[in-house]
Amino acid sequence: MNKKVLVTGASGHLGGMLFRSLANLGYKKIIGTDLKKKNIQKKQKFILADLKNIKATIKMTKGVYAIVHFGAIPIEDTQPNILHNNIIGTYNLYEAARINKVKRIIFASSNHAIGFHRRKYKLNQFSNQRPDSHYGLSKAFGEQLSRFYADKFNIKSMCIRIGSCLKKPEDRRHLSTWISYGDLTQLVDIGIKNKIIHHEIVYGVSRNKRSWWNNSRAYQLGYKPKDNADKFDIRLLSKNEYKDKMALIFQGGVFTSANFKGKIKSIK
Ligand code: 15L
Repeated sequence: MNKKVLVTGASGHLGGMLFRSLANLGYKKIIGTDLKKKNIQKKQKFILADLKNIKATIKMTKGVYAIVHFGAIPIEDTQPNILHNNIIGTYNLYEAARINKVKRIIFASSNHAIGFHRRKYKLNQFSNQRPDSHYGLSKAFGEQLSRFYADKFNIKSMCIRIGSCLKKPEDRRHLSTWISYGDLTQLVDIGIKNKIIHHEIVYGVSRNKRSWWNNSRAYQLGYKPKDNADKFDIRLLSKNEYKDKMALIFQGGVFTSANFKGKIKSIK
């Protein structure tokens, strides 16, 4: 790929991983950006900028073909922090993309956009959003924002509802939600290159037997996950389970029970 690709959140865990792994896949013109410069090597092109600043965001998206948008607070935080960093930041990015005629955006959504679905239900790309936190709400907003920019302005987007992207699964929940770094890289690569994409919701999950998500749409788009959580020590992982009963009921785990003032029975 010889076109310019911008990775937001390039100093973070997954943005940083993708900044390196896409370059290894042969992306020649890849630029990283973040609020802070961390773990960036000399040979990597990097722009220090804040997505909360629309002018800076417009400047850094000039001449860009695709954006891999991972620049956000990655866990629950206060409502104002999530509003400014995740919601306004993502809004600014799409607006800058519209102004600069960026063709496509890969949006790092999260399982926390659907976290209040019970674990007993298998979801797909049409399942309702059910955010479990301010963080999850910002991801649900990003999914809708990207749908609007696709329909209205023809900016193609793939939203990846990422499960748990780690080197290895670490607990029982991860037997359902885990995705390897390689499989996430593959999904992002599809999002950048697949020509039939208009607006897509896919699940960021490896080929786990216990997955709660029917990811057939991702498979139709060409996803062939190479990893699965089942090849790790299932007995050992199964023992590592939340003590929190509520977290065991819902897909979002402990994000659902934090500051919970509702009624579990009412959340069908
Ligand atoms: C996420 O969206 C978070 O960024 C990550 O830290 C994990 O909590 C993950 O979801 C998960 O649900 O395991």
